[in-house]
Amino acid sequence: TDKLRVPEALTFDDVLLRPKESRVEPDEADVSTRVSTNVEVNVPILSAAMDTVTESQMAIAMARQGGLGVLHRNLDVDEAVAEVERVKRADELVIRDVVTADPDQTVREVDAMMDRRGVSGAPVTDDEGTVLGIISGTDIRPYLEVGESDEVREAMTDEVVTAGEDVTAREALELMYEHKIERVPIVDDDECLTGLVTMQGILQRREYGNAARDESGHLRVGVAVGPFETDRAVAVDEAGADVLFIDCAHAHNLNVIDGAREIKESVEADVVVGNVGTREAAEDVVDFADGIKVGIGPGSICTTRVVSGAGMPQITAVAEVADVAGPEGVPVIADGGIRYSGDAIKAVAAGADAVMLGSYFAGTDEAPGRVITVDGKKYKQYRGMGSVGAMQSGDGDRYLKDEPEEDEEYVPEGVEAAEPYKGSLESELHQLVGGMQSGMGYVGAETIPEFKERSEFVRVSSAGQTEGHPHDVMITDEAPNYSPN
Ligand code: RVP
Repeated sequence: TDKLRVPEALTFDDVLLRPKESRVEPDEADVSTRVSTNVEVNVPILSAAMDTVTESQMAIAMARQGGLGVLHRNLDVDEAVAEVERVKRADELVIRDVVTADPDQTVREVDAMMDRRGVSGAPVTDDEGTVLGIISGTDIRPYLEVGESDEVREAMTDEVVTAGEDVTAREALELMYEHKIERVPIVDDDECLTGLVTMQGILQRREYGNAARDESGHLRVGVAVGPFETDRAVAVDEAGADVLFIDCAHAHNLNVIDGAREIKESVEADVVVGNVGTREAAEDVVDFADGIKVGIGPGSICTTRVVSGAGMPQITAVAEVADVAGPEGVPVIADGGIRYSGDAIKAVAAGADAVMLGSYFAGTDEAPGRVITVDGKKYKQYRGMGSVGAMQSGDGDRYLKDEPEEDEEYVPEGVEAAEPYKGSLESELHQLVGGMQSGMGYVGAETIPEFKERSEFVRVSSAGQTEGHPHDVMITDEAPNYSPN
């Protein structure tokens, strides 16, 4: 019957990139891309909007490395706003939340306060906020003949070098070298303190030369919002979010599209709509979306396909959406199912401009949650946002489900799991990006757009798949970018 004449849909393991003539050295392949119409990043990678993956610490680390973190939405709106602000303030040249000292505090009190607040120096201000001096660890060490009960006004350095609001990083650094100081208080026309520039801050910014920053130099950040959460969308938009991600497991639901349109009309930030997995869904959102996110059921912790019987293997899903979005200039993000760097670059070959990963990052230091040890091995918790645990801490909105009545149970579409502990995000990203660049080298493409054009797939049989993994050997040392499961 016609019902059984069904099209084939492919996923990562079904395909490989056809190697092509090349002069591209992998290290030189440029992986910069767009995640949405107005937002560029230097690395085509996003961390998933999940409560065991992305809070501000992960978002800061992702943006510093050139990618984008997407804050999850199992948070009150106020907390979400505070998280956005944390990312936006992280690498600011001028620190606003300055720890100040009082001239008549004792040295002991100031020492304890600086310890508590994690700073090694503080401007000393009077009641009006005028800068009188600056006190730092070197001023108050006992060997400098300052008693612990002396007042700050006696111990501080009172020849303070200050600068105005318009100071640049270079100018501040020159002042620091010239006067052998590590901090420059920023003052307004009345000499009142408005901020502080530190040597440590400037050096840190230099270290992250590849960071993804907005026009004013702040780190970029994405935020997940529910399709019917216009209030949250407006609040995080005002707090400075660069991209909002409509967070829904089935964005081809027409009510969801109505909600997404309303959000798009209410905010300045770009709005990425998702998730979808078909050409028809892409056609219904491409006229207003600033980006389209693809993934119906590929996630490592996702049970949507087994629970609901619906889904689209990810390579086909991405290719269908890219067919529609590509010609309109709307970026496509492949979300979920990526286990290896090879999967990530295959997603780009299928038409994605960037990829989003959850499990790959859930074991890193920057992911929320504690490290637990089981049988001597270290793990971090990783759970689907449609798992019972995550829905209990938030809501089932992503899966378009109402909270169950007291005597009912959730119908989850995700599981709660654990990921092996992996250390820092930086080394994970290094492997992921390095592997993607290798793929670009094999295909002979210097940039992501060129790679999307030039790459071709071959179909892999199950014998070919076995051949592609290490086989007929016993692995003796773990590789940093391969584990057999
Ligand atoms: P993965 O990288 O394979 O771990 O997949 C992460 C993605 O899985 C998320 O970005 C999201 O789209 C999807 N997800 C999150 N929760 C669930 C679920 O509970 N089913 N799925």
